[in-house]
Amino acid sequence: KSYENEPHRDPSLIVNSKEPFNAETPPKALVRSFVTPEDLFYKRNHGPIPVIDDPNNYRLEICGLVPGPLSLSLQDLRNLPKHTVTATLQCAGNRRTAMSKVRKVKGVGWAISALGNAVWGGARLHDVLELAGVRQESSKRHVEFSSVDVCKEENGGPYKGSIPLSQAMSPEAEVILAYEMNGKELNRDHGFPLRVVVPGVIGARSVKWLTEIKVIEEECQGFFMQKDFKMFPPTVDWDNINWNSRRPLMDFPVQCPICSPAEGDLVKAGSKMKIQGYAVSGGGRGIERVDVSVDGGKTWQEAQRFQDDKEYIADNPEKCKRFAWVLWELTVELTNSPLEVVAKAVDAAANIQPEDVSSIWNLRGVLNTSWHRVRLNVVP
Ligand code: MTE
Ligand code: MO
Repeated sequence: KSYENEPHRDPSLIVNSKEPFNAETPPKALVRSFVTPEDLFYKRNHGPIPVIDDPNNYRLEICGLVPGPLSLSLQDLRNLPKHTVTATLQCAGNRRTAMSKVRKVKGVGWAISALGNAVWGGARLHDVLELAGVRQESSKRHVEFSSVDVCKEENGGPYKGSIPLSQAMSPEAEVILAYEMNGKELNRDHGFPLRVVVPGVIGARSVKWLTEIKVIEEECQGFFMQKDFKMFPPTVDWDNINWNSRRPLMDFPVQCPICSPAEGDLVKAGSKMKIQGYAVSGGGRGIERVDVSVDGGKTWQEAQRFQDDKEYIADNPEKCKRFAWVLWELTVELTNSPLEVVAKAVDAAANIQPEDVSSIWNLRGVLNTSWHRVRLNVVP
């Protein structure tokens, strides 16, 4: 009954769960454009999409450890300087399904498209905090974001998350309170009328349908910070887990799937094949290199990387949008030997990906960044 007011969704989305609605982009559509269209952008929810009756009555409360608590309207937020950032939002559970092949993990199954790249427009979080009298300081304080959606994990309470105050106040971190996605008004699925966008951090911290920002002494104690979205070693299972022994996930590591061709595709010996994918790293670390193999990882070739203008960015990395993914491609000539395509990336801090998924298996199936492999059928 509570799912009666769901928005219309594009029929081409791959639906992993209907209620709550969780769906991802068809991989070949993902690499068609640097900026992911909103209707094809993955949707990750923990409850019904809230219905905001009258946006004119909407208020954002800024409270907690702030000298001057505030209650802002959408117009107040629009009156602040507008900032846009091109940022890739990625769910920590992206590629979870592949981790379950080693040993079953708990969570919504995702293939390789639980992410998207968008141009987010809104007010800077630090401008809003400064309005409330907050000054940059070094402390353990966090900024907590709360929503109005109802989730069973919070026993019917709202979805919550937090980030360190130092990150919230840093202009370089580009954390924004977004009312626009790809130049249009933010839509209901993605957080209308307002959401947080924390570039380079797992999607879980980019709280949608934001209604309250609270400065607190230490990190948020909500379910999604304390009892979910943490990574445990392969030895930890549901009978010996101690949630307090690990910290909440923040920056995501370097990731690099192959979007085209797909597993099992038929290819013709002697023909040319274009291999395409995306690569992205967290924390504003851009992508330094993408290596592709067609022989299962014996030999490698470097792929071409690009962002919005299809311009090859290897020679001018300063032009790179550091919170956005790069798309990459490589054209190879096929012989009639068996084909196994493998891709891996290196980020700007020289971080690399684990070769094997079993070495990073974890019971929640988060952060599967192992080398992606695609086996093809070669026909003469
Ligand atoms: N915010 C609220 N209020 N409720 C949610 O369920 N899901 C989080 C985050 N923010 C969620 C939320 C998770 S886990 C992810 S990955 C992203 O939103 C997904 O954002 P999207 O649906 O816009 O792609
Ligand atoms: Mo997520």
